[in-house]
Amino acid sequence: MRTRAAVAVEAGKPLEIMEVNLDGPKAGEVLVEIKATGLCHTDLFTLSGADPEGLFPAILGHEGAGVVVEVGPGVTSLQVGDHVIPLYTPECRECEYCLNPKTNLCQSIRSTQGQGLMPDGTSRFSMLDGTPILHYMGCSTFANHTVLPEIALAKVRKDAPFDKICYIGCGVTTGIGAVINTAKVEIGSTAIVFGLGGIGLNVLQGLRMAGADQIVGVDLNDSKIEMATRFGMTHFVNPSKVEGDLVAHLVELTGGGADYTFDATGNVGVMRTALESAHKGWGESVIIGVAPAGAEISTRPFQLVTGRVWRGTAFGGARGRTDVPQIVDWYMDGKIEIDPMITHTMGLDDINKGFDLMHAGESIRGVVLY
Ligand code: NAD
Ligand code: AHE
Ligand code: ZN
Repeated sequence: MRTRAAVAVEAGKPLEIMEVNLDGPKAGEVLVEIKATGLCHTDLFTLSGADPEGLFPAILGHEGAGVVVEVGPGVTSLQVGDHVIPLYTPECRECEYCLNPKTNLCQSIRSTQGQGLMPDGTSRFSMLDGTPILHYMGCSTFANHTVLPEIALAKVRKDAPFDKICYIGCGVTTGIGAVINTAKVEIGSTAIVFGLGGIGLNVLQGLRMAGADQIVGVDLNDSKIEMATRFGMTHFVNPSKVEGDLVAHLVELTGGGADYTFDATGNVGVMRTALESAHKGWGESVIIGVAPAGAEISTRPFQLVTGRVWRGTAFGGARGRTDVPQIVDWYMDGKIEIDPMITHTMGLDDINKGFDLMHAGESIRGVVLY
């Protein structure tokens, strides 16, 4: 079949909207009509060329929601008409990783996924002249139709609106999951969140759900204050307005350092500040942000010797087929909010404008509606 897609033809160039060929689903695969997709900073990061795994030409996008159109041979858990959210962290429920409760990082198709291919080592997308186009994070939601492995789809309730629940495909789950699954924040905790964008705001609402007492938000952009306050931030710090040492300022503000800190910027300098503003003896710092090729984190080992813990999280530690339907329920039951964070919607033709807004810090989440 043919479908419309925004193709990343080359690093650093705007996406090009075009008709592409899409082969049908092979064994264990599913054809999905994408109804809506969010724009995550990770898509922009990969498009910039900073992602060591970034390959071109590719169809980016990993925060979608849609409807099953066709299932390939052997697919048993999904049928035509099911509503689904694509999962860049699949859940096969059989691999060594899925069988270990300590991780959500299913590895059953990770190597082909990282090469932009389906598990059989081929791509379903091509240009009209036959040039192959690669998949991205196993999802490629910047196409109106896409093919995914069955294990990379969460089946969700049919009354949930696509234009909102697409955000659960990455940002919502990552932010809330970092608090609930990875840090396991306790009631009454103190916390600092660095970066109050599409991920950081969801860390805030996760902290509010977990019952944290003091929730400090840190961002260079003062325009984030209003939304962050709405999602639970109790104190705001703009590092560019702090005189003297930022770590010392945050340690003083939190009465000795925070119980939990979260980096949602992708800046390795910020990651160090986050670690060092965690409380001596027990503070834990969670890296969510994705840093460019070649970037490295550093701190004095003494920071860890004296009891701080540095950890990271992918997809908020969520097991997608199990946890994502539940997060959709939380949204439908009013336990979490999504709508105010979707500040801009657009058609596929305007997707580059959506990234311009993100780059300028003017949007929280842009969502493409097909
Ligand atoms: P975003 O652009 O919406 O938000 C980033 C925020 O960080 C902005 O508000 C910006 O003003 C702020 N910021 C930038 N530099 C800063 C600095 N030095 N100090 C303080 N604040 C600063 O991006 P997003 O979609 O929220 O994504 C955030 C990060 O999380 C990205 O690196 C993204 O790739 C990553 N991410 C990781 C996962 C995961 O599973 N680990 C999932 C999704 C996104
Ligand atoms: N490919 C990059 C790293 C990109 C990365 O860390 N991706 C996160 C999800 S970001 C979603 O917005 C992730 O889940 N990583 C785990 C994985 O297996 O990819 C690099 O540096 O090579
Ligand atoms: Zn993302």
